Amino acid sequence: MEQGVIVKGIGGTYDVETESGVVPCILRGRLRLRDDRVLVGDKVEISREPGGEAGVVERILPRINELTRPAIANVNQVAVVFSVKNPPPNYLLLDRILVQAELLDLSCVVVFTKGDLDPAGALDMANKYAAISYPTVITSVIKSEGLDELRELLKGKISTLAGPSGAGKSSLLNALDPALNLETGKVSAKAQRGRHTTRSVELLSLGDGYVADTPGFSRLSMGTDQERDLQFAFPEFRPHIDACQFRGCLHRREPGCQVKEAVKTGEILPRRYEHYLILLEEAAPRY
Ligand SMILES: Nc1nc2c(ncn2[C@@H]2O[C@H](COP(=O)(O)OP(=O)(O)OP(=O)(O)O)[C@@H](O)[C@H]2O)c(=O)[nH]1
Ligand SMILES: [Zn+2]
Repeated sequence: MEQGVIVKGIGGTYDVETESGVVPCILRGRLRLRDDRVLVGDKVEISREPGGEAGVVERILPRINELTRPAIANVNQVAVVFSVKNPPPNYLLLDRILVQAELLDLSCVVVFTKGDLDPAGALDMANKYAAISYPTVITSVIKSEGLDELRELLKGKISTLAGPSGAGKSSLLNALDPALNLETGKVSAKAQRGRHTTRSVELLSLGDGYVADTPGFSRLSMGTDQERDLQFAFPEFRPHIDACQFRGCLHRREPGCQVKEAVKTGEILPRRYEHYLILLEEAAPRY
């Protein structure tokens, strides 16, 4: 039995990438009856006639996880992509995406694109996120910088790209692999098309890994049951949480709060703490 990964699914046909290329497949009958959908990212076993072009998905292998927005199985990490300039990064959105990924137990890497537009600024931004423990890369497709580093981070994994339109995601993917030949630059034209057609999720094959360039993460707001978990979605808070005077401290106005203390000493970036408070407010239960 051949194994592969579902990279695309449209109208009952699934493209399965195998060692011998992409094989269009239909589902074995009993899979069609299952409640849980087959997802892009699923590792599957397929059968096909000797020499056959098309195949049949026989079995879905166990998933390590499944995301709903975007709907992808077996995601290893989220690559958060923001440009250094044009447009400048919206840090609240950046931190919001990191938090959503942390709450889903996904690893994150942070990519600052268009590094050529402000090399010093880029370094400053990257250092701040690297200090939090995130693998961080500065890229420039114009100067061909950071591409090998990023390839290394994406290698052998299924990554979803998350970041605002215009951050340069398509340009970056093309630079990583020109064969992808993605449309770039015409921001307004692309935005318009986006409004009229719902783009289906697709995994792009990159080296021996996959990336999905899909909207989703940035749209999420906090769930009202996440108030208590939120603090753990800030990795730099974790060493301080247990040292707070009160068990159950949410690091707002509580006395003896060691998270706030770490903000004062500069161990925690004030901006990150402000974003924590904003997201905490969103996550507060409403009665
Ligand atoms: N100076 C500079 N400009 C870049 C770089 N990468 C992309 N750009 C420019 O940024 C603009 C947006 O790039 P795209 O790749 O289309 O952005 P995108 O994130 O894919 O946008 P959406 O597909 O709308 O999400 C284009 O005008 C690119 O030429 C870079 O490394 N340096
Ligand atoms: Zn505290």
